[in-house]
Amino acid sequence: EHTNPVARAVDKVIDAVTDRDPSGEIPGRPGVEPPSLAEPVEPRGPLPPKPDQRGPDAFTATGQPSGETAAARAQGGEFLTTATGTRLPDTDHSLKAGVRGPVLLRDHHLREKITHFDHERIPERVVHARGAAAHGVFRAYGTAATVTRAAFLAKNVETPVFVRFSTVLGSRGSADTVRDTRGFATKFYTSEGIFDLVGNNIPVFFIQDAIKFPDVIHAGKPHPDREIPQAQSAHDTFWDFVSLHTEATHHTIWNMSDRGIPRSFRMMEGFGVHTFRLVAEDGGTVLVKFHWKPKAGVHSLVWEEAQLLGGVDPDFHRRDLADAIEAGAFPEWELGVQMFPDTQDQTYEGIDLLDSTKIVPEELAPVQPVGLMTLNANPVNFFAETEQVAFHTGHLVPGIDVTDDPLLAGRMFSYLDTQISRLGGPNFDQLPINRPHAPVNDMLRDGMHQTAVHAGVAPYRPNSLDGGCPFHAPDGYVEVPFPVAAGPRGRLAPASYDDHFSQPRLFWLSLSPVEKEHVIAAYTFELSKVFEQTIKERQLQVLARIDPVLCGEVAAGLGLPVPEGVPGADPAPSPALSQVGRTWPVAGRVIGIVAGPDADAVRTIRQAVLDGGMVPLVIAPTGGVLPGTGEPMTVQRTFAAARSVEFDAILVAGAPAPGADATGARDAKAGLPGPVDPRVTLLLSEAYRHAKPLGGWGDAEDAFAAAGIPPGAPGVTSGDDPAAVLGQVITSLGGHRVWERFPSALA
Ligand code: HDE
Repeated sequence: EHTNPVARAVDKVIDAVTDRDPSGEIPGRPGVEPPSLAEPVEPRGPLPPKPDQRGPDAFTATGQPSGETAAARAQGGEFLTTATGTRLPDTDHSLKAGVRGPVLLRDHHLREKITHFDHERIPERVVHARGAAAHGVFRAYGTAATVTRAAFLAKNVETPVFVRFSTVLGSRGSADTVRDTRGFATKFYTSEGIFDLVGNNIPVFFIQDAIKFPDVIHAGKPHPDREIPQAQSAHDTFWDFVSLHTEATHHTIWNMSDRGIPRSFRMMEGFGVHTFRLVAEDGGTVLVKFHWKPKAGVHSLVWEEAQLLGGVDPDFHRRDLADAIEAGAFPEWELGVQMFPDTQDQTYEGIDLLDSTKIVPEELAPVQPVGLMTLNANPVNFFAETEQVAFHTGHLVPGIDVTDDPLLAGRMFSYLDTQISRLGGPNFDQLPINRPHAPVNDMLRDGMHQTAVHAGVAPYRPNSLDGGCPFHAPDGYVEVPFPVAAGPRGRLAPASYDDHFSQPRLFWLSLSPVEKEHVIAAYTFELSKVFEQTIKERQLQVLARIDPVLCGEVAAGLGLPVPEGVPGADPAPSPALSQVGRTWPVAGRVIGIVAGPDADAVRTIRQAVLDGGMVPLVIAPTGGVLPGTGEPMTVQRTFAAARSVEFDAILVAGAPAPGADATGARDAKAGLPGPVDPRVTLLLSEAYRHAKPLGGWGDAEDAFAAAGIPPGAPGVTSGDDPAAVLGQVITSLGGHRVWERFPSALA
């Protein structure tokens, strides 16, 4: 047992997943026996949920603590029944007239089973269909208590939350690591009702007015004729739209940056995007923008990694979130606000706060922390929770109000509307995951899937028959009486909405050289996939208005002339927009260890990785248990299954010969050609190319050389002392990647 609690938890999970003792209990699940080889013959009671899992809290359809478990209908009793509780002796054969006779229509069990199956799917979300979610808790620091009366933001109040992360364009089954915006939607079950903060990992949006939403999404989704490409923006209709509709330029350059391919949901910022209005106890108001800041830092994949992961592990982000929580390495974010005076013109330092294509740089308005969110439990059932959760920007609590951002106005309508078709009626708030933890006393009645049994006879007001209840609540939610600046009715927008290029330029100028290289590469890749020449040329005209270097490099990559066009003035860069150049915690990072002949050295180093709160995965030519003294050490990845994209750093305990035995020893049977197993050289050359820290001892240098890694390359450490090598690798990992491996011409 080691001292670091995260490492201890990681250890337990690794044991649970891989080192199962076939005769004993499953670690962490007392009383649960491992599955037997033969089909069990004795019925048994329900299994408890796994330690990392928690279902929705048990509240009734009217928001009262129900005392029963929300999983009341979960699978797990001893004997099979129909949906209505009648026990069944056989579910393997249809009811037939004779052994080879026809199946009978009267087989009610067959019909119930197949009919229910036929209706298992609901419409997927029209956007953000692919997602993963977790339960957690939000604890307020109390720092916002002077500016908002929201009870959940008062000091030390703890509020249960459910968070769903998502991609935008892809279908439910699409890959996690595509280049796209990520959704970051949080449901706060507050004592005053539900508050949903439905944000993204990019602080701006493609459009300024909700009426354009169907246009941008139709452009981004697969082409309607062949339904390709899936979950991609690299196609003609997307670039046709954004090159014509230049208010999308800011969001698009964020997508082309490293923000479009996060390393993990745990390593993303979240943004409320719009400006909101906070209301204090005394009625005073401020305007705010919400930010989530991940404790693990903001990190991204590199593009080739993201592409490989699409095939090697399409569930990479989903798996990473669930594994981290299961391991006890709970992801954390600080919620913060940028605050602005609530002036009549609703601008700050000349920036229109009602224009969702604009940010306010953090250097002008610092993000002030107001609380900490910790995700600490995985859902028990994907469909009941992650799929059925219904977010809505209109789920507001007293103390938080919306502004007149025309993008937000459309969302206030859309989210309620979409749930009705997705979840089959107006009572979706009664699904367990959506139930408020505050008493509900509405006068909404009946409808599809009504599960509340409303007592009383007078769901109307005024009434006298139910004693006049429900009464208006004097302390309830009030819209701020902000004076509306009147003007002519019309399909209008303020003049400031015409500035489409100054902030894309601000973003570009704020990036480090290597991040700029990635932006150039991303535009070049995406536009290379565009078929129509005119679309590429038009987009180059857009880039010319952001920056001549960006435009020139992309034009060169496409083999097209550089168009005329001049960028605007140089805004002061915002260093907060760059992800590179700081040091971050390494807890929860995944370290691959290629086993070598000295299994004891591997054991020691694996333990040291665990003690550092990271996740070690032992890689060897074949599965099984490594020899040596001490506890048996299970191989978690064979050479056949290990791929570099799964690891943040790799340690090499020797150069395994082709076809080596379980220890990687060189004296094994001959197999594949070359001095070092080609699967290991692929592992190392990819990791090197993706700027990952590498370390090795024994004859690891032979493996590095075989992988084409130049001696003395930055971020590649070898030596005789495995512990010192690990120390170097951890230092490099604190910077996320070894960026100096790729000196940029833009520096
Ligand atoms: Fe959404 N959006 N959106 N959106 N959005 C949906 O609601 C919509 C926008 C965001 O994990 C839908 O339940 C309109 C901005 C997230 O369940 C739908 C407009 C931002 C999620 C919808 C926007 C978002 C959604 C689809 C333009 C960041 C996933 C299914 C006015 C601030 C929530 C659903 C989850 C989902 C409409 C723009 C974030 C159709 C009309 C801006 C994170 O209602």
